[in-house]
Amino acid sequence: EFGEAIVLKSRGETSKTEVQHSSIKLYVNNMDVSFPNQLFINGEFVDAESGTVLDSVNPTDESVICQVQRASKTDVNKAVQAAKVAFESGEWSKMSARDRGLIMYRLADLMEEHKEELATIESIDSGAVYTLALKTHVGMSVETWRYFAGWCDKIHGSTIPISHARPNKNLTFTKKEPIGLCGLVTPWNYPLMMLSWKMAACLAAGNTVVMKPAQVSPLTALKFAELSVKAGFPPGVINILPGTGSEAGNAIARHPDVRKLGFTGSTGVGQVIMRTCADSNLKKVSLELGGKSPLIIFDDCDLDRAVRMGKNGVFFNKGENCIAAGRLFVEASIHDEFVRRVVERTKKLVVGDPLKRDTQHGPQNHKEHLEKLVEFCAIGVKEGAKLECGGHRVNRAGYFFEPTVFTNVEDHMYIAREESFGPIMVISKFDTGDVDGVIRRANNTEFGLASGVFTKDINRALYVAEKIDAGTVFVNTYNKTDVAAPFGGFKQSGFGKDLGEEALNEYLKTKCVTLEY
Ligand code: TAP
Repeated sequence: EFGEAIVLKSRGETSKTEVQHSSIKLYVNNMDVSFPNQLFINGEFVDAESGTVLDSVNPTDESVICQVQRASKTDVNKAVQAAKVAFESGEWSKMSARDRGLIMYRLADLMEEHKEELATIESIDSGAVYTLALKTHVGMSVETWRYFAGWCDKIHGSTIPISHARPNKNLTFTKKEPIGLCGLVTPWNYPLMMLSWKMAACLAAGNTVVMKPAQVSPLTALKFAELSVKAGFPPGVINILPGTGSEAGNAIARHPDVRKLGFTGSTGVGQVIMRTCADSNLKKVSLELGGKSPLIIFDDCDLDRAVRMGKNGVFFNKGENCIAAGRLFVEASIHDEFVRRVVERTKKLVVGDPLKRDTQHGPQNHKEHLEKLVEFCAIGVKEGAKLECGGHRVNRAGYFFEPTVFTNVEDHMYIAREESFGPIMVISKFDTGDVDGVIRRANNTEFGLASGVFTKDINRALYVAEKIDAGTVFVNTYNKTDVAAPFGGFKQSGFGKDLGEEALNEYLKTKCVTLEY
C-alpha cells in the first residue's frame, strides 16, 4: 500500500511524499480498518531481520487477527542508530520547539480523524469495549498529544543569583535539554494510551524514541506509526518495534546509546529493567508499576455514589487498570448494605462482544491473564473469603471472566495483598469509627499507586489524603485522571510521573551555565 506522508520543511510548511508498507485490511465494526504489520524504523515499515512473526489474537473469539513482524536485537540496533542520527543531526534536532509542537498537534488531529478506526483496532486487539476505547483509550491519547504539544515552546530554565567573583560579576542560568535517545516499553492494558502518555512528553522535550509495545496488543501502535508519518515527523524520530520483552524490550533497556528508559508494567519486570539500565550504562529510568489501591468507604458517604464509583473503580476496563481499586475497606455500620447494593449492580453488568454498543464488560486481554484470574479466585475461595458472585470463566468462546465480588477478606489473605489486574472486587470490613486503624491497613502494602476515600466529612477526607502513602488520592470520586495532572506511584509502584508538567522532567536534563563578565 502507498500512504501519503507529509514532509515538514520549516515553520509548518509541508510537502507530500509517499510511504510504502504492507497493511492488514479488515471490515469490522461496520467500517473498513487498515493498519501496518511491520516494524517501523527510520520512517519506513520493514520486515524483521530474522523473518519471525507474532500472532495477534482477538480475545473476543480467540481467532488470529494477523501476524506482526517480531523485532530482535538486530532490529533494535537499527532503530537505535536511526534515532541517534535523528537526534544528533536530523531535521528534528534543528527545528524550533514551536515547530515540534505543530507536528504533534497535527498528529493529534490525525488521531482524532481516525478515532473510530483506532478504537475498533484497540477493541479487537485488546478486548476493550468499543465505547470506552473511543472515549478513553483513544480520546485521552488525543488529549495527551495536544496537551504536550502545547508544552513544546514553554520548556525553559531559570536565571540564578550566585555570589559574584568581585570585582567581576557572574551570571548563572539553566537550560532544559532533551536527554537524547529514549527507550519506551509499555503494557497491554491501554496500548495506545500508554504509548501516548510516555511518548508525547518524551517528544515534546525534544528527544527521539525507540518503543516496544506489549507483544499481545501491538496493533494500535502500528496504526499510530502510520499516522506519525502523515503528521510529518522526520524519519528516525519515532521507531516502533513490536516484539517480546525478553528479546526486543531487553535489547532496548540494555543498549548503550539509549540514555533513558520509560517503563510501564509489572513490579517484577520493573526490577529487572532497573537492574539492566544500571548495568548497561546507568541510563535514567522511570517506572510506573503495579498497584493494589485501597478504597476506603466511611458510613457518612453518599452511599449510592460510593457503590457506583466503587463498582467502576474495580470493573473499569474489565479491571485491567493499574489504578483499579484493588481492595475496598467498608465501615462495619454500612458494610452489609454496601455489599448488597454492589453485588446487585455487579450482576447486572452486560458481558459480551466489546464491539456491541450495549456491552459494558468485554473479554480479558489474553489467555494467560484469564488463567491467572481463575487461579486468583480459586486461592481466594481456598483461603476462606466469601465469593458473593462471579469467580469463573464465562462459558463461551473468548477470554471472558465473570465480574466477581469477594467479601470477608482478611489482611493476611493472598487476594488482599496481590494485584489481580482483573474484574475482581475484594471487600474487607473495618470497625466503625476506626479511622487510624483502616489507614494503617490500607498502607500495609508495598504498592502505593492510587487510593480513594468516600466521606462527606472534609476534615476526615483531608486527614486520610495526608496519611495515605500513594501517588494519587481520589476523594468522593475514582479513576478521575487527567492529562494535566501528574500520575505515578510510591514505594514498589515505582517512581517518576506520567502526565502533567512533571512528566516533562522525566525526559529532560538540566544544564547549568555560569558566566563571568
Ligand atoms: P509486564 O509483564 O511487566 O510487561 C510490560 C512490558 O515489559 C511488556 O511490553 C513486556 O513485554 C516488557 N518486558 C517484559 N520483560 C522485559 C524485560 N526483561 N526487559 C524489557 N522489557 C520487558 O506487565 P504487563 O503484564 O504487560 O502489564 C500489567 C502490569 O502493568 C500490572 O502490574 C499493572 O499494574 C502495570 N501497569 C501499571 C501502570 C502504571 S501507570 N503504574 C499502568 C498500566 C499497567 P511482553 O510484551 O513480551 O510481555
